Amino acid sequence: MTDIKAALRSQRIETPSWAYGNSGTRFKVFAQQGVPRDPYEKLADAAQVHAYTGIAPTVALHIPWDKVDDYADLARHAGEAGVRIGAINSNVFQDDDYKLGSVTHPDARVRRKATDHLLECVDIMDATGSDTLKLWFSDGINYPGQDDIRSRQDRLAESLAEVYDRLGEGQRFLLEYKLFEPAFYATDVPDWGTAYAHCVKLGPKAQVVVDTGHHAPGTNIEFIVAFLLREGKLGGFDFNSRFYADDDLMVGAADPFQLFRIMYEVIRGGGFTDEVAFMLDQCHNIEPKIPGQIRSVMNVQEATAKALLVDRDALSAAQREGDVLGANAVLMDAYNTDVRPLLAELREEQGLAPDPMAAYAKSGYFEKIAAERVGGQQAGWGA
Ligand code: LRH
Ligand code: MN
Ligand code: MN
Repeated sequence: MTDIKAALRSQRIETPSWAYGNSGTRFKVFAQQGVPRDPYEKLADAAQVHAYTGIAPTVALHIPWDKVDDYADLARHAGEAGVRIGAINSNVFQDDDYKLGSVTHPDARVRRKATDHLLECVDIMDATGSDTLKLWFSDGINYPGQDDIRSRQDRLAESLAEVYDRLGEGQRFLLEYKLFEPAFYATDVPDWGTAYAHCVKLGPKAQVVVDTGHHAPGTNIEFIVAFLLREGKLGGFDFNSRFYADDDLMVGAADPFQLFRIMYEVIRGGGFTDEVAFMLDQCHNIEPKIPGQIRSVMNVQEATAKALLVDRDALSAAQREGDVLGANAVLMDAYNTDVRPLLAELREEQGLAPDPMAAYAKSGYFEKIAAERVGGQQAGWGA
């Protein structure tokens, strides 16, 4: 139990700045009270999540959603609030120029513009001290014949190589894949295999990020995790949960068992380290933002605690003996354990309230921001 507690104390989960702004669907963005008016206020809200969970010390930025004049000043502000800047997320999907793609666009001018944005994101990493660039491309085509699938791969490789060469010492990029949306026929980075192949060619500073909402229904995500870890190519996660497609719901809400299976493979594969970034990528359309993030952090923590509880010796003994039911029972015993008392105890040992949701609700922070902030920002989509 001491080992499990030590592991849980070392856990770090990154929250996304865009989870604190107003968001919605393509049909309606619902405005909420107290929503941040600028990136500084988003960091202040993220610091609340860290204050009550103790394990969310970094915040991912999305550029230009979090554009400011002085990034070093933003990083200083984060430090004063008690958090740090995490991954810098690029955005080459919200400009009229990107209708037919960004780095894979048939027009060299648009490709140049997109790559320049990615390079600018590395400048922002330098200014904020961030060591991770996250690349997601909405690039793809809607109709057969619309563009040449293979040439688009060549253009993608060219841009990635330029960004890779710009990375400094201790910096890396994570390439995110997504099966479909917004492109519906052929996406240029649709799956982990495509992302992996580009990353292998580039070198050790390029790794794959697994967004749990970006697969075909029924995909065995923990297999992908096990495989990428074995190859040293798992750079991180964008955690969220889904019932249908890229729903961006709270992580662990739709399928806590899947989250447990993923965390088990992470631990089994030696990925429970700072080398793998555990990030949330969620969009709280109808639930309050800060509690939504606290709940998600707690859900990841619970899945992790259960995965740490797996009796690995008993499991491998059962596996060696070909004891199918025994092996499965070892895993299920851990999953069916109620770890909430253990986590409450752990928090109290660290001087935190045992129930972060209740402690935040009682803190008065929401009432304060609701009174102070008028005209909160939209998270990004459709902005
Ligand atoms: C794309 C994605 C990617 C973006 C984020 C806002 O669906 O998962 O990570 O940066 O959403
Ligand atoms: Mn994502
Ligand atoms: Mn997504």
